[in-house]
Amino acid sequence: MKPTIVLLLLLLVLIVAVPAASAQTTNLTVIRYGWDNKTVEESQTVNVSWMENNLPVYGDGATPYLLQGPTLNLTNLWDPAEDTNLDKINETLKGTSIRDLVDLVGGMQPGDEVQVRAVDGLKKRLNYTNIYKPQARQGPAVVAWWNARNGYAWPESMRLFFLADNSTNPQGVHVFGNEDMRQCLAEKYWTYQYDWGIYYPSSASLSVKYVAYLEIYPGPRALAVPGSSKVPTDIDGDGLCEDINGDGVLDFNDVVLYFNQMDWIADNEPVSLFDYNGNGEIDFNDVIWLFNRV
Ligand SMILES: [Ca+2]
Ligand SMILES: [Ca+2]
Ligand SMILES: [Ca+2]
Ligand SMILES: [Ca+2]
Repeated sequence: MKPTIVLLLLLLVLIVAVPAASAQTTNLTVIRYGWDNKTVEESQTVNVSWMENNLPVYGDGATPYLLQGPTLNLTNLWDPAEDTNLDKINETLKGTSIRDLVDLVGGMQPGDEVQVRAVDGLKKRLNYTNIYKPQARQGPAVVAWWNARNGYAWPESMRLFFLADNSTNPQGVHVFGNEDMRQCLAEKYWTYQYDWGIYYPSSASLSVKYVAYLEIYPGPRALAVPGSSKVPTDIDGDGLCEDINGDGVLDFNDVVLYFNQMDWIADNEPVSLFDYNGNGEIDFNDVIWLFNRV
């Protein structure tokens, strides 16, 4: 045999003999994108030991945290009593909060989302509220990098977890259950498991393994409208900006400014914030809508 063929065969043997590398991750890249959701505004890569030494550690190394699987019961999809298939995922863990991590690159604002992305491409998004103002039944969202069974060599880490309190569990267990998911997350973030033609809610499906990226996607944000130096505000928190001149009150001046700057608003503002009648356009009907609100 020619030496090159021997070498090739040897390489082949090596490739077959070496087990597939674990997908476990120990590095995490945190990225904040600009308004276009593409340009990287700021980013930082950290590893597990840096996180453990420089940021608060979540999880006491003794308390198990559980995520619920599907009930497989059509009359009890959400299982508010938390008594079915609770330990689909059950880990005694330590980790770092996503809030502390996104704050490394400038943090999130209301309306922003963070995408938790794995090396294998799986990704889930969470909104600002679930990171910065979680209900106790959800608890802090963390990236867990240690568990009691494997220590730092946990093959499925880093893994997305929710450190729920035990307030909604009759046994006093820290379960982030399906009903907790329904009550704490907006509907578009709910996760399901497919079984025999049915999508059953399952909070466990949120728990991304092998997390390697946290990516902040900014929500639409208003710019100051010419004629005012202040940014328009959403006074009642319904996702629509009615205070066009940004002085904190809705009055006739806002209607006049909207009317005078309709073209500019259409060209420069996120339409969804100023399209009051929801027809996808900045138009005179929106001015009338605003006028009727004054
Ligand atoms: Ca619960
Ligand atoms: Ca509003
Ligand atoms: Ca105003
Ligand atoms: Ca409109």
